[in-house]
Amino acid sequence: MDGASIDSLILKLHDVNGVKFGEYKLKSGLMTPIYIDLRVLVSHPVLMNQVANLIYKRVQEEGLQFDSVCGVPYTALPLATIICSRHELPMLIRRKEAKDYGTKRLVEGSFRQGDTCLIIEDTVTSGTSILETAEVLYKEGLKVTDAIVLMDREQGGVEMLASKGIKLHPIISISQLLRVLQAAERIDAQTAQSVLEFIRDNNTFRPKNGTDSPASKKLCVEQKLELSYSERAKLPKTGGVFIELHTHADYTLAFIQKMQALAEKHNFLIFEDRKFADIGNTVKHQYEGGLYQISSWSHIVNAHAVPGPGVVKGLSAVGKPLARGCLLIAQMSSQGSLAAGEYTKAVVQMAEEHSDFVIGFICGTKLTERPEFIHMTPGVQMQAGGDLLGQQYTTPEEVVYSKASDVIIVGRGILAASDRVEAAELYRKSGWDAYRKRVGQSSI
Ligand code: S5P
Repeated sequence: MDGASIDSLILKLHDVNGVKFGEYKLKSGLMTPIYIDLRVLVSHPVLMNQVANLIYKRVQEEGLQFDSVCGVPYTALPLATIICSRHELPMLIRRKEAKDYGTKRLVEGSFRQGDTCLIIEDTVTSGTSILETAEVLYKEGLKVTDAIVLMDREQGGVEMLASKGIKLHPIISISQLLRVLQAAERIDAQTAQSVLEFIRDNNTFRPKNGTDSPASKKLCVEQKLELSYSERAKLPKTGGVFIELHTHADYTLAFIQKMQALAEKHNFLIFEDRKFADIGNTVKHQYEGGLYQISSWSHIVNAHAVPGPGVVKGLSAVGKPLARGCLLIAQMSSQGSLAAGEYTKAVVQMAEEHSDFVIGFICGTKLTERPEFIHMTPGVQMQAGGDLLGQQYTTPEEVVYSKASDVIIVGRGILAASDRVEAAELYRKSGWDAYRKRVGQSSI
């Protein structure tokens, strides 16, 4: 899903008071420093359509299979209606109270026993509202395997529903919401921090045999705010170590051998920044043949998406059998880059359609919530600025904390330093500190 459209949606939700900061009481009676009230959506049809589109896009991305759709009453009801009407999907309505005349049905609409119903919800805290709706559907003989929610408060809903056999797919997480609002200067760092702390201290999910020790509680929340790198590395596609050496093909064969030996010894990956950008057949030869035989030693390569999906298919034909991965260049750090807007969106879609070989993006900002994709950002130096040829620099803090990218790519910031080892360590620490700040851990 496109990060830019989510970011703009977050700002619009804030504009219409769908997200408020202060002291508010939740349904559970708990006081909260952030209040999400998407009931206002009905007064903003453009926003309403945008949300409905995002939900449906997620349904497609996940490839969900179902026979009907049910919105949790009341806020998600009109959302479900829009989606079902636009895409001609059968809908069910869950009554909150059984009427005391006529059929006494709790679920309106036609269905067969054993049908699967997809649940749609606007906001999830503990997950109980979704579960209540699912239980009514179960009583009628329906199955519920998946639910989609626009806003996840990250207070245990995903885990609670998972423990009941329902996979929840959140579109916006509270940590992402805070990041975007803070970057747009809608809220200050202190507000963002106090909300994160509230979320951390108010996890509603207690696993059956779980303990309540502060350490285990903290760990649980940190993993929920955002999957850690090690968690993400366990996903089928990423795997392994993120440390890499970024090269351009300007070396001797002896150098390649030395680099391979070092990569093996120190367990890092080699990323050849080759930027393939030709038709499938040509890139296939460039990748596997020629003087450098890049595919034989480079674990990761990158490519421009401008030729269309053929470039990925050509590279994949060579790289996939060798368990290699490819990054697609979705945005560039250079001034006036044409890789922006609709182009970037199309690149993300191309990556999603070839996720068996594409492992992530070269980009300036996080573009998708799918944790298996890596975001790598070049144009990084300790001071923002640029060079005389259009390169633009942002800081590790900006890239990893504000833009939520995963990896910084640093060239001259290290290569032009008098002590390269010291400079590399400085960038490593700065990126890591920004990451810890992002996931709400204190710096060490
Ligand atoms: O958009 C981009 C994409 C890349 S891969 N902007 C970039 O600068 N790069 C590469 O990152 C560029 O080719 C160079 O190797 C590195 C940045 O180097 P620096 O010296 O400007 O940090």
